[in-house]
This record gives sequence, C-alpha cells and structure tokens, in this order.
Amino acid sequence: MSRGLFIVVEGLDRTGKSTQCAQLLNHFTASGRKVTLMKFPDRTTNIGQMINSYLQSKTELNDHAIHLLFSANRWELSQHIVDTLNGGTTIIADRYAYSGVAYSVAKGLNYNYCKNPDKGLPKPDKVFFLDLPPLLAQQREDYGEERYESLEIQTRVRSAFVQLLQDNQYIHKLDVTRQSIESVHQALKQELTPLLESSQEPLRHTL
Ligand code: DGP
Ligand code: NA
Ligand code: NA
Repeated sequence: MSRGLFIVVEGLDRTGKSTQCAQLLNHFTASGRKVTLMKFPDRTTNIGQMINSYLQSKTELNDHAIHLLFSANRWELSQHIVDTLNGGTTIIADRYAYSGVAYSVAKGLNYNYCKNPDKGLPKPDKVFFLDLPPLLAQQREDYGEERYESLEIQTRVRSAFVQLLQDNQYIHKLDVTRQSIESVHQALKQELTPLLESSQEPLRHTL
C-alpha cells in the first residue's frame, strides 16, 4: 500500500485556506482517495484549549511560551500524522509549522529561534501559500475577531512568510487576489497532479 500525501495550505488570516482545504477534501473523496483534514492549531486538545484562550485574549502568555505551545500542539499530533500517512490516508492541513514561524517572527522573535521547536516534525509533500494583500484580507467577513487579526500584524506576518518562501523553494506561492474559489481550486489541483501520479517515497523527511 502506498502512503498518503501530506498537503499543507498556509496563508494570512482570511485568505480562503479553510475553503480551499474543504474543496480539496471533497475532490479527493470524490476521486476515491482516502483523505482527512487537519487544522492547526487543533483547539480540541488540552494544549489547543490554552492556545484558543490566548487567541481570544482571555489569557495572556509570554511570546516564547505561546510559541512553544503552538509547536507542542503540532508535536502532540505528529505520531497521528505519521500513522495516518503510512496507513495510506492523505492529509490536508489547514496551517502548519510555517504559520508557527511567521506569526512569532511578526512579533519580533528571532527567525532561527522560531524554526527550532518544529525541527523533526513530518515534512509535507506540498506546501501552498495563498497570498492575498493584507488590506484585501481585512475587508473580508468576520475579520478582526482574534488576537492577530489587525492590518499591522498581518502585514508583518506576510513579510515573514516572504522570507520563508525565499528560504524554502518547495513552498508554492499562489496569488489569490481577485481569484474565484473555483479558479484557486483548479490551480491547487493542477499543482498537485504530478504528486498524485507518482508513487511516494517512504515518509522519512522531517522539517
Ligand atoms: P486559525 O484558526 O487558522 O484562524 O488560526 C488562529 C490564529 O493563530 C491565526 O491568527 C494564525 C495563528 N497561528 C496559527 N498557527 C500559529 C503558530 O504556530 N504560532 C503562532 N504564533 N500563531 C499561529
Ligand atoms: Na483566524
Ligand atoms: Na481559516
């Protein structure tokens, strides 16, 4: 049995990540592939509940402490990721370690420091960065409810993502400005086609 693919969708808040993940899930399900969705942060775990409370500004936490909690939230699910992929199921993840770096760098934490806690996590087969100018994202529905959803912070998060794109050629940037949901979906599918048609190397890559 071949293993599943690990696909990650990244981007600023309100760039359509969740919508695109759902579309990919439907597409893969319809084509008969075993597939599941994961979302980071996963707010259902104990650590995830601490993160949720922080994001809703119900608690305050030191920048380093929350950085490590976000990473711990990925680590507590890492074995599940490995087992799922090795069991032949494809994972579509709404955010992953790239958000981990970008949002903390945006607060002023050191870039290399930010990457460290996630080193060793399973490495995705494909990472997409849905790029939308922060000013356009801000105009979308429900914007501004959580901690990081301000134009100033999102602009800094985008700069950090640009640095990640420069340092990791395997991250695929997709400009979603003025793109319909369907056209972004088509672009993602097209980019995934070569991966779907080739057999995967055993899962041994780590971040
Ligand atoms: P979401 O549930 O996708 O809206 O994400 C919640 C918020 O948390 C969003 O503003 C992005 C931010 N975020 C996601 N992952 C991380 C992370 O690992 N570290 C930090 N600092 N922020 C993150
Ligand atoms: Na959000
Ligand atoms: Na989302």
